[in-house]
Amino acid sequence: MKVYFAGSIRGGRQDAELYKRIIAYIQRSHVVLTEHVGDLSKSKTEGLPNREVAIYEQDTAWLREADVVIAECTTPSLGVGYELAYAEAHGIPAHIFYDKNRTNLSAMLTGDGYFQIHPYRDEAEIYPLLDAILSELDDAERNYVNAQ
Ligand code: 6K6
Repeated sequence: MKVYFAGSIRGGRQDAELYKRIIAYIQRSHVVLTEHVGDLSKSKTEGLPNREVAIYEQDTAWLREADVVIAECTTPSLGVGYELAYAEAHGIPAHIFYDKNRTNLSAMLTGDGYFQIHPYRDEAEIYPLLDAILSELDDAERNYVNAQ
């Protein structure tokens, strides 16, 4: 199963270490298409012509390929908001995590019943929720394959 992890880049990198830990946790059992979101080094493509178009084309292709979107939304990001709307438009399940002590999540997300929203107080709460989300999707995939 392929996971699209979304987290702020130009919206601010203050949670990049957290993204890296979440990505590493998911990678123990599943493929993460967007490992670079947790990469703290500067992008290798910085300054290349057509970079913006290449990023958009690659990320939207990965979104269409993904079985689920996991977004960490504590640091607000226009790109992550766009990716979540793209997931909804393409029927890709989308889960939103945010630290409720630090963020008042946009009503455009909390008011949209499509999204499964997981406010947390402590990072440790994220990991058992991820286990439950991923194993539920694995079960659904297994049942689908067995029914064919
Ligand atoms: C910088 C660091 C790592 O890679 C880069 C190059 N830039 C991007 N590369 C790949 N995906 C990107 C890049 N910039 C934004 N995105 C996508 O939008 C990611 O999938 C993030 O989830 C989201 C972040 O959007 P902004 O608006 O915070 O940049």
